[in-house]
Amino acid sequence: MPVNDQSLTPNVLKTDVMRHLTFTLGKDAPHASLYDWRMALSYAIRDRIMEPWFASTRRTWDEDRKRVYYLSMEFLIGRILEDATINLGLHEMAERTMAELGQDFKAIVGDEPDAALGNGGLGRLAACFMESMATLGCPAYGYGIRYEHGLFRQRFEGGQQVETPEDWLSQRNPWEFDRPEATYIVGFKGHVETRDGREVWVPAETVKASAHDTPVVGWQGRWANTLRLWGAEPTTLFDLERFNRGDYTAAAEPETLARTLSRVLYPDDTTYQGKELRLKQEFFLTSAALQDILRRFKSGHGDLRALSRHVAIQMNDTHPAIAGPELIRLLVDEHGLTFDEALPVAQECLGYTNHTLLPEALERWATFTFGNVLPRHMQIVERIDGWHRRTFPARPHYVGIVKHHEVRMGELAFIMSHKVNGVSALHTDLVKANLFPELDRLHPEKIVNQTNGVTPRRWLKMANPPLARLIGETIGEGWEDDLDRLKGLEPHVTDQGFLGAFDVAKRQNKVTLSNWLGADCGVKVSPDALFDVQVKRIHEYKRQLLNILETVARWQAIRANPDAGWVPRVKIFGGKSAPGYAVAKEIIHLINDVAAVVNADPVVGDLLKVVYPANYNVSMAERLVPAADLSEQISTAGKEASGTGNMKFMMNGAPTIGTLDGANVEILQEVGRENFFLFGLTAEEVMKRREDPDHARKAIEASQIMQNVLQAIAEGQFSPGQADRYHGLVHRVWHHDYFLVASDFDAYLAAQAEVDAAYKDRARWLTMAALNTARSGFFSSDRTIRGYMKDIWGVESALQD
Ligand code: GPQ
Repeated sequence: MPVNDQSLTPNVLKTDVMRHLTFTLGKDAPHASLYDWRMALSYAIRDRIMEPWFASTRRTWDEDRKRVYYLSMEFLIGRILEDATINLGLHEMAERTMAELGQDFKAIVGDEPDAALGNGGLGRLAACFMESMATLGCPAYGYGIRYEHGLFRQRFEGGQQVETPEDWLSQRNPWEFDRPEATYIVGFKGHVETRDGREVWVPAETVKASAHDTPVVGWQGRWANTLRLWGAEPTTLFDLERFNRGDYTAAAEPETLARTLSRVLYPDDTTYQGKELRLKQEFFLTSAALQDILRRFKSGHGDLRALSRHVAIQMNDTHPAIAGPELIRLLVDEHGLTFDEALPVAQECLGYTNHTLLPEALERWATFTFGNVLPRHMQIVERIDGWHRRTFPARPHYVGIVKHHEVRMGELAFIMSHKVNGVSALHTDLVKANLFPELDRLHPEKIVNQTNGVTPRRWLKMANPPLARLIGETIGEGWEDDLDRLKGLEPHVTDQGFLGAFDVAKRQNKVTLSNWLGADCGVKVSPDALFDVQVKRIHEYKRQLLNILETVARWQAIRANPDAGWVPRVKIFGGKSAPGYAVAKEIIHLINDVAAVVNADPVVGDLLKVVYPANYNVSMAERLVPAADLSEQISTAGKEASGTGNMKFMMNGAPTIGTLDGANVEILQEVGRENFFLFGLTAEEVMKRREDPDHARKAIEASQIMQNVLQAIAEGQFSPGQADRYHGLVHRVWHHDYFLVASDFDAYLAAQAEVDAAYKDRARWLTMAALNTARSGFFSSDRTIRGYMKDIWGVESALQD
């Protein structure tokens, strides 16, 4: 397979672009818009993916390779064009070609809408995994839902979040191929009949799942896999009888019903709502995927009892956990296996990744809802639960799958999988100790750790050209798919020339970001200030509140003593709140209110600015991460399963200020204590502290600074027109501080003071920053995927022989 497609010369690319502009877009160059040029270039680049894509598929068939199927309700992909161009080794050529055509390559790639089919970390992880599986030559399919509307767009009105629908498919999507031949019927509701001693499900509703394929090409175009997204369509177009009677709305009902299924992504991050539509979406994805997997298997093999030799199915959290019972149903009801044959087959195929310990995120369906939507699966779940209780005698506190009129999807996923994994070392320990202690005792080898990672192609090579260039000049090429080579930078961190160049690269990114922030948010910030960045979903456990309280403390301290030699800071926030999450929305409002007051204060001037660009998404992350000096990872210990933003910042040379939570623990281990601003209670201390019902009051009373901050907010200093706006929020900190903002406040302040001191010492700071990059190799998602392939999937790379 071609590493770099030799047949593609600049002239050929130019001809391809012009051909697509003319014949695919039907546009004459003088009249072509930015959109037209983007489409023409996208098609020309897409053409170059076909050969590796076909070749990969062919080899997988010919060599009868085991395939990985990654089932996920979310794939937070972002833009595709530039990423594909880089992986194909065509970036420079595309830039030059478009320039010769009088077009700005940057503007073209910036015109692409984000594919925002995810909420946050879980969805972005799935996207990084797809890219790494392609890079590693791991034969794989991603299965998801082709949401018509991805994650909502965020605006601020009077500092408050307002959501509007996202509309990525309103323009043509050049990356997908419709596969009308790959359609499956998915049923819901109805009843179960016994015919000839066998159970038969008679659904009352059916929809058609139809496939839309997007190729995912790996580094250097050596391999390409498929992301297959299901769109829902009606099984009957419309009710002609009703239509003829003139009842047009009722006539369109089957169509409306079906399309609702793939209409919109649920905008909740780590909380679930227990809504019937969500259960239907989960089953829709899972059933279509499993039918597709079995069809592909049957076309090459006969005996379904050998399924796990050819198929590994990974469940991205419990969202597709209905895969256990659905696979058993298909094997038993449709393919004639017995339950006792089907159960181990399913278990050997399935793996389950847990992404959270938060109780509000653990899916539990009321047996009423579950049994109503999936009556046959309810029977199968009871049977699995019964089998497990008989086979593995548990201690009395064991809850099991079905209890108190609920179906517990975590327990179901655990029992139906041969491996269960957490996403960081600490998180995996907590999964064993706190989430599934009894199941872990009964199945001691089942839980394994696979610490998350991120793809360095998108998050370093593409997002940070100045640093990527410096890395190449310093240690040579080849680090992109062998990230441990970044260690080769370490000997250079004592070299003033290298540190100077590192500084120049970072400053270049900061200038670019300053310009964008000025244009986009109307806030002028100096690139000489320390860029302190917290970007992620807004959630109490992630403690943006702690950050904004520290910002207020800093503002007060600067006002009290403006000439104390302050290090100028820009506090950058980014992130969305779930639309129904009232406290998170108050925190957003507070951040914007504080920003308005601080940014207008002539006393602080450039010493402190607060910016919160609206609508944080993958593309915005690609701007912010390379320009960050400081990475805020300040969740309450024990709550963030891993974090992946933390890894992106580290790679891009931003030291972390953070707690001992999630993968921060491993970042600290890799980078060393002296290159990490550690603070706060440990997970163990957090649990102890909560036992004291007065923990917050005691912490606040011991901290004059914290009292002043809360006082200023409670008085309405940031909400002049409405003094009591934050009474609820302040009351919460005093009396219901579950996430221990008060208890960690002083330690956070002290760590921030250390940051200031370190930043003043330029040589020290640059050394820290460079060491963060040099020691980030472990956090490549290539390392993570190798771990899954070896420990969970039993799949070999097709690129090694
Ligand atoms: N995560 Cl359960 C999500 O983004 N959404 C979810 O629904 C759940 C977890 C995150 C988790 O909070 C982060 O700590 C992880 O880094 C990320 O998943 C990927 O594992």
